[in-house]
Amino acid sequence: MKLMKTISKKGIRKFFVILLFISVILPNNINRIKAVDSPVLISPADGEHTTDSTPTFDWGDISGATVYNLEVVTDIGFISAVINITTPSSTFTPASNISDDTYYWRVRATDDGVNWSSWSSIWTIVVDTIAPEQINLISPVDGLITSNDRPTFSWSSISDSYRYQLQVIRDTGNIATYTLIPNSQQSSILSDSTYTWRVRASDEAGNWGIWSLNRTIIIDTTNPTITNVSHEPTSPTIHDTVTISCTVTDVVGINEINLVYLINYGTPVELEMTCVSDDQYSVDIGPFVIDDFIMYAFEAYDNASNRVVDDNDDKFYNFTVTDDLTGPVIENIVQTEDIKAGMPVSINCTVSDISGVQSVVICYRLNNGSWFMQGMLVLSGTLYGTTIGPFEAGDIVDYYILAKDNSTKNNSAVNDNSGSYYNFTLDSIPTPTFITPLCYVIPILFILGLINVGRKRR
Ligand SMILES: [Ca+2]
Ligand SMILES: [Ca+2]
Ligand SMILES: [Ca+2]
Repeated sequence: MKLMKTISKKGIRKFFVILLFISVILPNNINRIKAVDSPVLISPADGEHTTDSTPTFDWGDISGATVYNLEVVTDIGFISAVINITTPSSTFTPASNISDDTYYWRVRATDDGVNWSSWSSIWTIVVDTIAPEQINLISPVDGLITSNDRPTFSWSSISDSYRYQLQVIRDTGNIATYTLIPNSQQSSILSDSTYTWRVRASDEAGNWGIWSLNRTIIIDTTNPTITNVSHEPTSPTIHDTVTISCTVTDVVGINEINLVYLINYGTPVELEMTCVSDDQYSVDIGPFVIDDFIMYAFEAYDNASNRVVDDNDDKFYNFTVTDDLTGPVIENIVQTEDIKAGMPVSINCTVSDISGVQSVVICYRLNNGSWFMQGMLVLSGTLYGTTIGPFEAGDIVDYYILAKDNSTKNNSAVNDNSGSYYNFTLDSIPTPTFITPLCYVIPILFILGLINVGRKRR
């Protein structure tokens, strides 16, 4: 009986302990077991950059959850919340813009508004509504003319840039656009043309900055063209300065053209040629000595540094220097203006020759008779002169001038008025040398008569 009582007291105490456990401790544990799972974040994706100032936060529905708590902060410690809301929905969109910044966000859930799940993982989102600045271009320099058909375009990098866009716009309007990460880009091969190029940057959120200033680049891979090669005179003599000429054209213009010439296969001599008009270039060489063999060729650079050589297909352009082969030039033949019988006739002319003038002779004939020759003398410089005659009234005189140069060939020349000769005719009626008009003679005779009458009276 005592034992029964003892058991009974222990049982009652144990009963109350169990009752206490069930009523105080167990309910809490039962509630914790029942607490809902942590939400799984969906979007914006972790680390996403967005231009959207009212981004929608989305997380997975939790079974049994009735309320969610979203916290959005700018500090990883979650001390001051920018957004801290509870909502029965598993998404949330801010009603007003949140400013550009980097945000951390997390969500928890509850099924009864009292017991909360643990927080979800923490994701970040960057809200960025500011476009990058305008890009400064580095190279190529504006207006570059180049033979490099795969130029590298470069520009200064800027903060807040995630990718760049390079546009290369041909003058035909064709646009090649390259979107790329690095801040330089080698183009694909560009055909000969003029291009405009520009660059802009985008940040990671996708805001595109304004385009840079435009630059142009001219691609030219084509050599200059050399045509119309000539030298003047075509058969140069020892006295001649020889003018070498050619026409050189190029779409981007000529930077330099050189004449390269060799005398008798000797050392090449290079001379820069001068632009004399439009696409015409020339340079003077010589004079050379007799029998010199001159070979020449051209080397031209355009403004894109393309170089071409024209050596007449390896044969070279050439000429051989000869002695003086031409006679003197005889011109400006002048005779006495008022030719009279009995008076000598003066005849002048100018005579010149690159080798100097050896002799000048006038050949004349009277009334189609035999030719006479008479030397002419230097009056001054190239002016020569002499006198012929006197002739009689009615004479017809023809003449021409003959001259020889001082060259070893003693080249001669004649100026015979194209075969007609120069000529003059003296008046056939002699002009009286002294004519006393009748009006003077009569009074004189009258006066002489009076004197005689006077003498007779005395
Ligand atoms: Ca930005
Ligand atoms: Ca060219
Ligand atoms: Ca001559």
